[in-house]
Amino acid sequence: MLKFYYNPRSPMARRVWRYLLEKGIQSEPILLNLNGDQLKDDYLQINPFHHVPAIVDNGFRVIESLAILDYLETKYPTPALLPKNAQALATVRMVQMISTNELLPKVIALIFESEDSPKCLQAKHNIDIVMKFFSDILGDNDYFGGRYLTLADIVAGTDISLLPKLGFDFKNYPKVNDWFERLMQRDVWQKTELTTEEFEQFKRVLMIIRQRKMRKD
Ligand SMILES: N[C@@H](CCC(=O)N[C@@H](CS)C(=O)NCC(=O)O)C(=O)O
Repeated sequence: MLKFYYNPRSPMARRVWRYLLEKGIQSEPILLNLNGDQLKDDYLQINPFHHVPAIVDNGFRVIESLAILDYLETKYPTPALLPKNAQALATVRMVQMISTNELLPKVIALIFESEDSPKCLQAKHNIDIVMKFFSDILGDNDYFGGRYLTLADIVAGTDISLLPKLGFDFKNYPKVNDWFERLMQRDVWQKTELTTEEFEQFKRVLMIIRQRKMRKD
C-alpha cells in the first residue's frame, strides 16, 4: 500500500492529505510529529531534507508536495484534477506556484513577525497582491480551473486557510471569499480543517524547526 509520511498540521502535507481524501485513494498514513523524528536515519533515507510530506509507492519514493501531487494524479487520473486544456492547465500551475512561492512564505512571516513591524507590513502588502491576482483569475468561475476542483484549489485553498487564523479576512476580495467558502463546504475540507488549538500547535512546531535551522545555519 502507498505509504504517506505526514503531519496533519503541516500545510505542505495537508495538500497531499486533502488530495488523497478528495480522490478516495487508500494510503497507509505514517505520522511524523516533527519533534525530531524527521531527523532520524530511517526517515532521512526517504527524505534527506527532513521534510513532510513524502510518499513511498511500491518502493518508489517521492518527496516535494507538488511532485507528489503530479505523481498521484498521473497514476490515478480519475476524477481528473488537472485540466487538459492548455490555458486551464497553465492557470492551475500558476496558482500552485504563486501559492507556494509568493503566498505561503508571507503567511509564515505573519506568524513570526510582530504586528506592524516592517516585515509584517511588507508581508501583508504582498498577500494583498496575491489576493488581487487570485481574484482576477477566479473571475466568475467556481474554481481556479473552471467549474471543477483542481490541484490549484487544493494547494492555494490549503495555504490560504491559514490566513483567517491570523486575523486576515477576505472581505476586500469577494471572489476569493466565495471560492474559499465553497471549498470549506466540501466534506473533506470540513473534516481536515485545523482547529484553533491545532493551529497553535503548528505555530509551536514551526518555531522549534526555525530555531533548529538558525542554530544549524
Ligand atoms: N518544499 C517542500 C517543503 C516541505 C516542508 O517545508 N515541510 C515542513 C513542514 S510544513 C517540514 O517537514 N519541516 C521539518 C523540518 O524542516 O525539519 C514541499 O513542498 O513538500
